[in-house]
Amino acid sequence: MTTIARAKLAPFAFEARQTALIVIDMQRDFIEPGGFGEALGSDVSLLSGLVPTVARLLEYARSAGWQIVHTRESHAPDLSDCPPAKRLRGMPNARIGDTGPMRRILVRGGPGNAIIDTLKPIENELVIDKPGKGAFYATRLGEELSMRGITHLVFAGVTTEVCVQTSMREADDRGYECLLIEDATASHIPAFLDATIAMIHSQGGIVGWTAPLDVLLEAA
Ligand code: C5J
Repeated sequence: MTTIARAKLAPFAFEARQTALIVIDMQRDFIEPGGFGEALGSDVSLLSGLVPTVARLLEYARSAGWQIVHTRESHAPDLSDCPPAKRLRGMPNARIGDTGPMRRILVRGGPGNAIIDTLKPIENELVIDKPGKGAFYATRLGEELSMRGITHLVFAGVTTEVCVQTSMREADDRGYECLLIEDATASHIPAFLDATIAMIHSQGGIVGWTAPLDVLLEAA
């Protein structure tokens, strides 16, 4: 059955069996006090307020039978997948691989790198560890989606202007139809959230569609 959501700038039509929800980087390091986000000087409460909306979206997507994908921004313990150009960004005493309050920052396997409990992946959901901002760069995501016949991607998570937007642009380049759920994504800088949505709407919807969660749910 085709579902049609009244998204901006045009209706977003999709089939559940060809749709995946991509939940970007809802990790303790970004959402909770003491993680990488806070180490960079950000107010993480702006991100934690998002959790109930992402949880509602996840619950709906699970019940509708979509493929669920969770990503984690994460690096190998030896940082062989973290180029200096990435590691040397940010605060000198809180770089990727340094020891923070939740052990090593953005290193795979540590407590800070885990997805927050409320949104924990369940059986048959994909968890993609990504060393970049985009979910497709240096990951198996493209192969996993294509194996499952997925053509439509619905995006949520953090942060809107970095990993979410980068992943959406990568997906658009690869031919996926992309919808960003406006209230299921957040930035430490609210103006960046608004700017990202405006960018997606520009030039006739340059990399896809956006809609609030209620618009998606009312179409279902
Ligand atoms: C950042 C992300 N902002 N998940 N990561 O470093 O957006």
